[in-house]
This record gives sequence, structure tokens and C-alpha cells, in this order.
Amino acid sequence: MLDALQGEFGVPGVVEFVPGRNGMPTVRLRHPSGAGAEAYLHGAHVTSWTTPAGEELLFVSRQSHFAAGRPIRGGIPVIFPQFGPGALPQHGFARISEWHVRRAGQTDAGVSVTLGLAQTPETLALWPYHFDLELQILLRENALALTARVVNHDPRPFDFAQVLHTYFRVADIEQAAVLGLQGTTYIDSLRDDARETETRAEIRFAGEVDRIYLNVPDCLRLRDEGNGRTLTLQKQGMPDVTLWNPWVDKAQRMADFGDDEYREMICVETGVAMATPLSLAPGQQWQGETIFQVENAPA
Ligand code: TA6
Repeated sequence: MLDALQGEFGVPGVVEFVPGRNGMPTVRLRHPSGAGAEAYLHGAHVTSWTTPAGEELLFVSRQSHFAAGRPIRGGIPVIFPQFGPGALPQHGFARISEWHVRRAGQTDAGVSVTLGLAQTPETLALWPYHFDLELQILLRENALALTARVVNHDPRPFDFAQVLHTYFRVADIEQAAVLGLQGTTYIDSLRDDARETETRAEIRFAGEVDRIYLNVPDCLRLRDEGNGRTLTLQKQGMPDVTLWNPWVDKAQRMADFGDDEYREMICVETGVAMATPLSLAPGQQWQGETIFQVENAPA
């Protein structure tokens, strides 16, 4: 399989298809600057994004599963068509499905691979709609751009959510801050979904947080003070943002997450319809994008 993918889509030293953990097929992108990214075809799951200097910007749990039918803990889970619990498996089926390679290559814009998922007998059994879901992963010198597109190929409208559930690596959660959410309304999942207004210009972390922010400005920042780094998140078509850190107690209850790993990660998730599903008419499409940029990359 990997040889066939390499033959059809590969570019030696730039786009390479190689076995990942447990031999699961992955695609590795290498930018001329030295920046790198890696994604599993399982879930179209980005598990690594590194700077030209080789610094890892994403968090993946040392206890993550890498197996069919199981989500990878960390990186960038692709959430579709359901966010959170509900009639479908938690966070939907896209992150535990096997995606297909559609395009790959290098242009002036960067090094990219596009992965796709359409209905299968398994998804139809869970969610009886014909759809197409595509994710483009574009690597630049100091940026990673993820563009998601959903098309309704069914004769009926369907409701969906699409979220990039990104786990950022930080040196120490208590030396990290998220900026750009002041004045927005959030739903506090830890307080019976109470709706509040965010009053802080700079959000810091000292305990479990699980909040869905609605209709958020399209530019956010994550300051990782312990690493002397700031990441900018520039989004479009993805109005909602979730902040999540499990902290101690929840971390200890998660089999695929180390008890102390909460200290080295923060989820800043971007997407659409996190609180209220979005309806898509037959033949219509939705597209959204988030560009992660290292703001002050060392020269
Ligand atoms: O995005 C926040 C959240 O919905 C949390 O409530 C927590 O469940 C997290 O996602 C991880 O969910 P997972 O199904 O990947 O364990």
C-alpha cells in the first residue's frame, strides 16, 4: 500500500508515505526550510508539526493508542459529524475512519497533502447520509494550514459539526496563556453548560477547563512562555473555539493519557457548530480553515 501511495503521490524528500506506529500508514511532509509534519491516514490525524529547528509544536500522549477503531490521543483529531457525546460515537466517526489520499505535492504555497473521507457501509450504518469530507494539510516554513470541506451528496439536508481538536505542546500549562477571547460568550461544560461572558484578555490555567466559546474573533494567540514561543491561530469559517485541559483528576481517569501529561498540553480547538449543529442542504458545501503560525520563530 505504501509503495503504491509513494508511486502515485510521493515526492522524494518532500512527501513520503511511511509506516508509523504499529505499521499504520502515515504521510510525512518536509518543507525546504526544514519544517516538518506527519499525519496518519487513520483519521487524517496530524501527529507532528515541527519548526525548521526541529521543535515539536503538538502534543501526543505517550500512552496513546495507535489502532483501528481507536482515536489517537493528541495531535489534531478531526471531529465530524458530531462534537462531543450524542447518538454517534463520541466526537463522531471521522477520527476513527481510514481516509484516502487525494492529492499531494509542493508549490510556492508550501508542501501539502489532501486526504478525503466519504460514506462507507460502516458510516452509513451510523449516519445514513452520503457526504464528502476533505482535509488539506499545508506546511510552510513557520506555519501549518488545515482546510476542511464538507459536501452534502445526499438528497436530504444533514446536520453536522466539524472541529480541529488541536493539542498544543507547552513547556508548562501554568506558564501558558490564550489571548483573543475577551468579551465572547462561552458554555462551561464543567458548570452544567452555564453560559458566561469571558472577561479576561489573557486566559491562564490552574485547573480543569472545558469551555466552548461561540462566535469568536478569527485571530487568537497561544503564548507558551516556558518555551519563549507564541503561536497565532488565524481562522475563517470556524467561529467556535473550545479550550480543554483535563487537569489531574480527569487525566488519572484516562487510560490513553499520562497522569502528569496535563502539564504539557492545552487543547485550543477551532471549528463550526460546536454547540448547535449546522444544517447543510443537498448539493451544498461548507469550508473552514485554521492557520497555525509560529510568531516569533528563532532566526
Ligand atoms: O473538546 C473537549 C472535549 O469534548 C472534552 O469534553 C473531552 O471529552 C475532550 O473533548 C476529549 O474527548 P475524547 O473523546 O477525545 O476523550
